[in-house]
Amino acid sequence: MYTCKNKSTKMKETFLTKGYAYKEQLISFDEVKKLQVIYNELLNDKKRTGHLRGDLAGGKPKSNEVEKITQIMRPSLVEPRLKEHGVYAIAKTYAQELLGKDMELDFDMLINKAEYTNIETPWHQDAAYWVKLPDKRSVSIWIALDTVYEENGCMWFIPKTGGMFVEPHKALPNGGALSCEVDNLDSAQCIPLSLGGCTFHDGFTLHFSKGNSTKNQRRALILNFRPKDMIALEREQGIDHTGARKVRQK
Ligand SMILES: O=C(O)CCC(=O)C(=O)O
Repeated sequence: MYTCKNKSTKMKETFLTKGYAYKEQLISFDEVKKLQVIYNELLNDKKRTGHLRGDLAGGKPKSNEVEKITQIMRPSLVEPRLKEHGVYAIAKTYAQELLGKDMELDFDMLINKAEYTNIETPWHQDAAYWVKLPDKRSVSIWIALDTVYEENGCMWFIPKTGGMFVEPHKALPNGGALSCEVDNLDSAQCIPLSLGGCTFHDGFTLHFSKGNSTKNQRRALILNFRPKDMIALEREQGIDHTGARKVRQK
């Protein structure tokens, strides 16, 4: 059903040099609609997802409060229908095309910015969350399940200029997102997308999103791929991406 012919010479070059790239349409609107149904069920089911979810804005909302930036790690552990959806297979073909045939899914996650919550996801590099691995290849495929633009929290990236290093990060005191200082904000690029489009970024690329100041939620499904051997190495160290958010790499 899906093909990835001719799609990627330019995209791959961009990803490898800048650390990020994007694709206007990864999956069709119909395929997005199917994911949206499952996604909303998971968001509304705190019983099933409680042990996997948290608020990137920090803190634990009281029962009458909304989560601002809901993150559900490894949602496919509690919802097998996700992996049956074709998006996991198509994303893997892109990951393998970008970084090699040994790329496998390490983890999936949902990040939802609720309407009118207006909390940014601060600048960070994903590698700060991860343990140090000898093979540093990775790609996160961030799939828009709503049309995304500045005001509801589309992704922003800073093109990489150096190698694979991690800036000093700090964790919000209340278990929220990690963040770091950024000094070259002038080069930041914002990537608006239609639903079904996606961005690709590696673990060392600085990225951020503004808060959602609109009347609708902003849903993203993120699939992270890395070499099979590195996933095994992580699991040996007890890392399965369901644990606490903390700085693991300085
Ligand atoms: O969805 C967001 O606001 C942030 C996503 C992010 O940081 C990531 O996918 O690594």
